[in-house]
Amino acid sequence: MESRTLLTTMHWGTYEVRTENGRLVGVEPWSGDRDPSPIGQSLLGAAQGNMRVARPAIRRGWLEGDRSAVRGRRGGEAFVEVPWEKALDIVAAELDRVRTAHGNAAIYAGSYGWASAGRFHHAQSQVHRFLNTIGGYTSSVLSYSYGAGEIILPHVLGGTDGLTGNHSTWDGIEQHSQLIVAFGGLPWRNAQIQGGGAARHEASAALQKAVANGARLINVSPVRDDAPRGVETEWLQLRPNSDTAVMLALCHVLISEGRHDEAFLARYCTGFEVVRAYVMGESDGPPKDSAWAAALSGMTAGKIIALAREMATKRTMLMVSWSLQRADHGEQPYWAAITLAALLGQIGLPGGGFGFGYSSTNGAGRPELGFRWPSVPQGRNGVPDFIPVARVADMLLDPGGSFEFNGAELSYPDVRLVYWAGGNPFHHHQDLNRLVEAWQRPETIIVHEPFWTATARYADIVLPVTTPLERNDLAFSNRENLMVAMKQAIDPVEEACDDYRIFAELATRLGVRDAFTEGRDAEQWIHLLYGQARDNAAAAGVEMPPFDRFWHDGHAELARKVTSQTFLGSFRADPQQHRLATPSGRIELFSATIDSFGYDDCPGHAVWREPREWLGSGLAERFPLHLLSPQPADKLHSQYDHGSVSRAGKVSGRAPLQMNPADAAARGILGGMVVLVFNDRGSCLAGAILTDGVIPGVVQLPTGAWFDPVEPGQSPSLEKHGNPNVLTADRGTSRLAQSPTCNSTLVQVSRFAGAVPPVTAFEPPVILNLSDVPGVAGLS
Ligand SMILES: Nc1nc2c(c(=O)[nH]1)N[C@H]1C(S)=C(S)[C@@H](COP(=O)(O)OP(=O)(O)OC[C@H]3O[C@@H](n4cnc5c(=O)[nH]c(N)nc54)[C@H](O)[C@@H]3O)O[C@H]1N2
Ligand SMILES: Nc1nc2c(c(=O)[nH]1)N[C@H]1C(S)=C(S)[C@@H](COP(=O)(O)OP(=O)(O)OC[C@H]3O[C@@H](n4cnc5c(=O)[nH]c(N)nc54)[C@H](O)[C@@H]3O)O[C@H]1N2
Ligand SMILES: [Mo]
Repeated sequence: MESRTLLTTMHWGTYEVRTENGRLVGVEPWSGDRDPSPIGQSLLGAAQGNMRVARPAIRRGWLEGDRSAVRGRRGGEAFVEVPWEKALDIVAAELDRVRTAHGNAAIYAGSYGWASAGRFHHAQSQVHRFLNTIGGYTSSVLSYSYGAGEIILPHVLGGTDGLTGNHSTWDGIEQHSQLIVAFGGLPWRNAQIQGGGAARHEASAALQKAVANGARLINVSPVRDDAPRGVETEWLQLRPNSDTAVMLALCHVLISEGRHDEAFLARYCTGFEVVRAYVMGESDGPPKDSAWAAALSGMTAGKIIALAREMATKRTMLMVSWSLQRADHGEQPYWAAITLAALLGQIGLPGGGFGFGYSSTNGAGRPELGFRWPSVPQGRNGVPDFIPVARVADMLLDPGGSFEFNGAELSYPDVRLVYWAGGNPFHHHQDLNRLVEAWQRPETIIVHEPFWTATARYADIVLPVTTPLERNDLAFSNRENLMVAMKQAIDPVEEACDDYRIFAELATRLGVRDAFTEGRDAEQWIHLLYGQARDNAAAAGVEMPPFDRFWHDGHAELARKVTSQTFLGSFRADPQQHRLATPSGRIELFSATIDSFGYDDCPGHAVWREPREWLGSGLAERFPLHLLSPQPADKLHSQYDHGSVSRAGKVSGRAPLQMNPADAAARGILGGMVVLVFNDRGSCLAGAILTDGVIPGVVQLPTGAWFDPVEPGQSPSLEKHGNPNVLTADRGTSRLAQSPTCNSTLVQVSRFAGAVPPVTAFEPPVILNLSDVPGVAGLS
């Protein structure tokens, strides 16, 4: 019996995987990880299980010539398996037809998604590079993670540092913070993940040290469990989406008690006078005082006043999760948090100031690399058209329609073909019933997937791809010291093929093979990328072993040059020398640029704007529960939802819905029951968990359950597995950032009457042979 053990890296951790006779039989956390994630266990069984796409498959109707995708057909039909050569011919011919007839802008390949770890076999880089060699594609900008943050921060701070990187490192927080106030909490579950690969899980340990050194840690959230593991945390409850009001009231207390730092504001900020007038009620609406915020947030005025005073007298670190800006007017809690931190005057001091996304992933708070990892070069996109990523359904439903975005007036291209590799829009997008509608519009949808996810099921052409276990790759993560030689552990499952090879074959058919491959196979690209990484590292004074030694050893550790930093520390030390990249060179509490856009939903300074949907709106009479849809603890997004770890977390086979016992009792709901969650946009089933860890009026349903409508292809249709995105609204945060607002959703929950339909998401769709389909059999 042949048995092998290899090291490999996933977004949720580094593991030793053991195979016997080509089967994966063991997954052990890497020995260097003191707090490993259990998610890796899901690979067992699921990586090689029945949900793999075995062979290229084409929707029957499409194969029979239906290019208009009559409503209801895409997503609801059988697939026909087609030999690889034929499938590649068909895809190449279809790309060529669309670009010739309609131009390359008619191809949408934003292809948003996390795919898998690994530098070379990164699906998005591959699809973008390939399409650029044939003239380009309509692309997307921003992320579902922090799109509103990505737009507001450059206006206020001159870039996205403090959100996407360059956070103050944990050491300073451990040693100097006396008070850590975490809006949206610091949920341990999210820090399992690091994009590009996780190795050492350390966020909880860092917070433990800070608290051991005397810091008080406050989780400001509707949910108690938004806390690190094993760390004494105080829970300060508030209504969802009311954080901005609380932050403005904290500012009000500081200003009215003369506790704000005038010198800091004068030297490092612009626009304090405008903000002051607003907060004090001199310019727009009532004073934003503690009583005002108490009415909006449910937090008492006394607590707000006490918190402001404590903040002013202690070294205070404000942490704000990424989730807060995934809500209506999601720009505002970030701008308000920066404003509050500026009033406190501790920005740029160790243990003080602010940062976005600590514990949203494992990486925030870790030192920067000091150099850049190379990635697969994507070439030049010949198509200028783009959309903010979460406007995808708007684009498909309204070709030619115009929209505003960050001061510009843009229009949606007329998309005929959608190409997706490495993402799951039927996981990540909001208002999935609307997406099902939008998805009927293009003429052709092509998807690369290892598994029969909903996005694969809603495609016309599905090409089966390998997982990282089936190919060689490199794990280089920006926040880890570990580099892993991700060696192929098992043979490709069935006829799965690497994304790279698929694109190389398509490039051959379209006459651009050399442009795409540059004459290299995957192994040669991996060598090249490693060599570039080694050069970049050497230029920064960091040594990497030669490739052969690295590959032989299976991993290597980097000795970093930078080990500690304080965000905006150098700006504080010398604001002339280290001007920010804002128009004023300072922190813009008032932005003349944003003000000039004239957006009532995002004016020139941080404001309270009532969300369109929250417990304070009229709609709450019909839908009285605020739904939060956070990241799932037992998986990354929808990945390995069919794996053992995720399945163990289901309640009656559905995603778990946490609700307060008082809300449950009022509806006759008991723990473990299958419940119906609904609003005007859609409905789903979920399994009830009763807990006083969520405040009354709030329910929490994590994302990740594979979309599983009772009537596939139809909309609206009851979703029976607990996918919260059938309930969320598909609206932009504001005209500024146009980013997702899933955390502004109202629902009602009831007992589910009637026979509970079985979950079928983990059964592959109906697959036919070519010979079963008369008329197209000649293809074989
Ligand atoms: N309601 C609500 N919705 C949300 C969020 C929320 O908080 N609430 N969060 C949002 C956020 S922050 C994000 S980032 C998104 C995440 O959304 P996605 O990133 O789209 O979700 P994933 O499930 O990670 O999808 C990755 C897909 O790539 C496939 N894949 C893996 N490896 C490969 C490969 O090598 N090649 C190819 N071709 N495919 C591969 C996987 O099987 C999987 O189907 O969801 C967003 N949606
Ligand atoms: N296990 C696991 N970890 C992950 C991921 C995963 O899929 N699984 N995904 C990764 C990705 S791509 C991302 S972008 C990050 C996302 O990181 P975040 O956006 O920070 O995470 P969420 O889980 O969406 O939200 C964190 C908490 O915010 C709270 N919250 C929501 N709305 C409000 C509000 O209005 N006010 C307050 N005070 N609190 C609120 C919710 O209770 C929720 O539990 O997570 C990463 N980590
Ligand atoms: Mo994300």
